[in-house]
Amino acid sequence: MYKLYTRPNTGGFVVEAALALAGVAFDQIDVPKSDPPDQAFLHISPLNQVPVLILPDGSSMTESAAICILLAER
Ligand SMILES: N[C@@H](CCC(=O)N[C@@H](CS)C(=O)NCC(=O)O)C(=O)O
Repeated sequence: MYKLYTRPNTGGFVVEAALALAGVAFDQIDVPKSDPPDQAFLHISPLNQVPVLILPDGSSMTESAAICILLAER
């Protein structure tokens, strides 16, 4: 199962749309923008940026363009 970390009204919608168009099942976690940043999320995204996609093998990707290319290839 894919897991998408995103925030409302951000570029994360691009990956959300790509997953939806591909018909891929995924869990979506909306990460609140907080100050100070959420420490647990910083372990996943050191720049505190979304989107982050966790792949079924547990690895992660943080660049939306790269994520879209990977999903298209798959
Ligand atoms: N290169 C990244 C850029 C990601 C990015 O800039 N994300 C913004 C939202 S669209 C963000 O999380 N900004 C919060 C911050 O930088 O603190 C990508 O395209 O995936």
